[in-house]
Amino acid sequence: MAVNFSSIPAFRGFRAEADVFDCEVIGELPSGLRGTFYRVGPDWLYPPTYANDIPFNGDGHAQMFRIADGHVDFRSRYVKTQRYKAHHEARRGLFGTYRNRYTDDPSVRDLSGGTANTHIVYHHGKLLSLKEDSPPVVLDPHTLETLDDYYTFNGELTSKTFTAHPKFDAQTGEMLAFGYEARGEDTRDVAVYSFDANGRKTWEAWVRTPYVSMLHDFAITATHIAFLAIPYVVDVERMKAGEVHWAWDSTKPTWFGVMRRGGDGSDIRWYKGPERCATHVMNAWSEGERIFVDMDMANKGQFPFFPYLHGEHFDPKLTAGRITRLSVDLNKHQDHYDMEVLYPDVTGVLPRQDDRYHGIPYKVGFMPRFGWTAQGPETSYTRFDHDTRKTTTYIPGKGIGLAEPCFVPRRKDAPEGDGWVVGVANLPGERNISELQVMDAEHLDEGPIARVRLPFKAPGQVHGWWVPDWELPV
Ligand code: V55
Ligand code: FE
Repeated sequence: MAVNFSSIPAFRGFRAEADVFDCEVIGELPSGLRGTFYRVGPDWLYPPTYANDIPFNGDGHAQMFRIADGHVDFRSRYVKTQRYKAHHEARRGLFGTYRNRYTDDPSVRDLSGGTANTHIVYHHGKLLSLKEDSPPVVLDPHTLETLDDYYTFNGELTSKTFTAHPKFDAQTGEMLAFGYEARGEDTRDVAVYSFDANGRKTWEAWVRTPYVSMLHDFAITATHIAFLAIPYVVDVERMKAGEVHWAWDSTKPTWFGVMRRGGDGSDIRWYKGPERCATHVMNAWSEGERIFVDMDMANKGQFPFFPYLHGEHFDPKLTAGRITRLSVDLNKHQDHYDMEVLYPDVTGVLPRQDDRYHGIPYKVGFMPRFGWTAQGPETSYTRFDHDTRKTTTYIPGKGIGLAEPCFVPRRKDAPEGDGWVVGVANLPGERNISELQVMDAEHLDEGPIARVRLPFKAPGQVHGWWVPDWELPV
C-alpha cells in the first residue's frame, strides 16, 4: 500500500533529507559566531499506525547549521534508528502507539523502539541523539550519518533507558545522566551516572522513585542531583488496551528527590509537594546544604495529547508554565519542598540558560512564551535577569512560531549571558519557510541581527544544542 497521511494529516512530516550550501543570510552574521547549532525533532517517515498516537512518536530528524566567517551550511538527516530502518525496509509503519510495545507488529519485537527525536548533545567526541525510552544513538557530528543505533558506552550503560537531558558540568567536563524505568517499563528504578570527558563511566548509583513517573529532566549542582516526579503515570493494563504510555493522575502529589553526587544513592530523600507539572530545568545550584532548582511549572499536565485520568480537560490557564524555584534545606527536618514563582506574569515552557553556568549560581535565563493568533502560533523569547528580576522580550511578527532558543557565548570566557540567542522561526503565510534568527543576547528586544534563510519549512525541533568552534572546529 502506498504511503498516505490523510488519516492523520497533522503528522505529515518533512520526509526528505536536505543540504543547503551557503544559505541566504539577511543582515550580517557576527564574525565571532563560529560553531554548529544542532537540533532534532519528530518527523514521521510513515503515518502513525494508531489513531491515538501523539506528536512525540515521530522519527527523529537531526539538523545542523554550521556557521563560520559569515557563512552557513545547513544539513538534515533522519536518525537511522532500528525503528527507522525497519520501517524503511518494510515500506510501512510497524511500531504502534507512543511508548507502547504491546501495539507493535510482532516482527519488530526485538528491535529498539527508540525514535531519538528529543534532544541532541555533544560529549566525548560523539553527537548523541536522544529519546528517554532507549539508549543514545550516535551520529557523525560532521555529516549527521548514524554511526551507532544503540550506544551503551562500551557496555557500561546498565539501564535500559537513557535520559534526553544529560547535564554537563562545566567545572569538571563530566556528563551526568540517568535512565528511568531503568529495569523495564513500569519499574521505579532509576540509574544515575557520570561519564568523564572520554565517555568512561566514573559513577553509578541506583535509586527508586515513589511512583513510576515521567522523569523527563533532572537537575545537577556541584554536589547534588535532584529529580521531580510528576503525576504522569503508567498503567500496564491500559497499555495492553492500546493506550499511550502516560496519563495524568491528579490524585498524585509531586515528589522532589535529592541525593548526593558520588554516593551510593541510599541518602536520597523525597520531599512532597502538590499536584504540579514541570518538565524542564533552567538551572540548579547548591549553597551548602540548600539546593535550588529553577523549572517551568504548571498546575496540570501540560501535554494536551496525554489523557487525564480523572475527567479533566486540557486547560490553557492551568497548564501555563511559570519559572518556579524549588528548594530544600537538607539539614532541616522538612517533609515538603519550598517553592517560589519567580515571574508570575511570564508564562512559557522550555527554559534555557548560559550552559557554561550549569549547576552553579547563575543569573541569566531564557524562555519562549507561547501564544496563538489568527495567523497561527506566535512565540516570543524572554531573557530573565534573576539578580534584578527584570525581563527583556523579543516579539517577532504576527504568526511567527519560534522553536526553543539556544544561548551562544560570545567567547569561551565571555561574561555570563554575553553572546547571542539563536532560534529557528517558522514564517507564516505564503512563504511557509524557516529561518535561523540570531539575536544579541543582551538586546533581545531589538530583534534579529541576522536571519539565515532556508528555502523550505524545516523539520520540527524539540530541543537544540550549540557546539562552539573551540569544542568542534567547523
Ligand atoms: C517530552 C518530549 C518527548 C517525550 C517525553 O518535552 C517528554 C517533553 C519528544 O518526546 O517522549
Ligand atoms: Fe525536553
